[in-house]
Amino acid sequence: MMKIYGWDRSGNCLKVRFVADRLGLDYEWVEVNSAELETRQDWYLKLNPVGQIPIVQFDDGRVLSQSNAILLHLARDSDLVPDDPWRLAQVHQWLFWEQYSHEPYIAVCRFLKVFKGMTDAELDPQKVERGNTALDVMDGRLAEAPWFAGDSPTVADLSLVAYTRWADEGGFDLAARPHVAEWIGRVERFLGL
Ligand SMILES: N[C@@H](CCC(=O)N[C@@H](CS)C(=O)NCC(=O)O)C(=O)O
Repeated sequence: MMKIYGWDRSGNCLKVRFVADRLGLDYEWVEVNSAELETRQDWYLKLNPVGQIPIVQFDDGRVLSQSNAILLHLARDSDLVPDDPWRLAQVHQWLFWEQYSHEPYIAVCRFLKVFKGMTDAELDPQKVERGNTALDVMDGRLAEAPWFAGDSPTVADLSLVAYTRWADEGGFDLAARPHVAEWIGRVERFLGL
């Protein structure tokens, strides 16, 4: 059976679980806590020399890392990954954006507050500003359309929702972004959360 190695407090890991559950895939969840540096242990580094979660290990032993690459692979034959080239390009656009312009700010501020005990005042103001910019960009997109790529949910929505629904734990104001708040509800209903 496919194994997902992840930590249930990590959005990068939960997004893989969201997709696997939505698609009804069989898997074993192997809990690996990166905050406790379990990802730096020798047994784990043999699976992923990068030392990060999540990874997926398939029955034949092959291992895939990078959360959004995992999403695209697991959902490749489903309507979560559109066939239409333009919609697929939009999915890629938002997945790359999530990793470069969203997760490094929203997830990192949350990690520092929730797991390292930092106060709002101790957070790097530039990270906070960029996190706020990311939420504003999302709110602008969602004012125009209910989903990020086309007229139905895709892996772009499932990826983005993972840390966005926890953004308040990082000190970000979701109530000030009503379209984002409504979209989170839509995605959660889609996932049965
Ligand atoms: N780009 C990677 C980021 C993964 C990532 O940052 N994972 C964190 C947990 S959320 C981790 O393993 N951190 C431990 C470390 O980097 O040492 C992905 O999307 O999978």
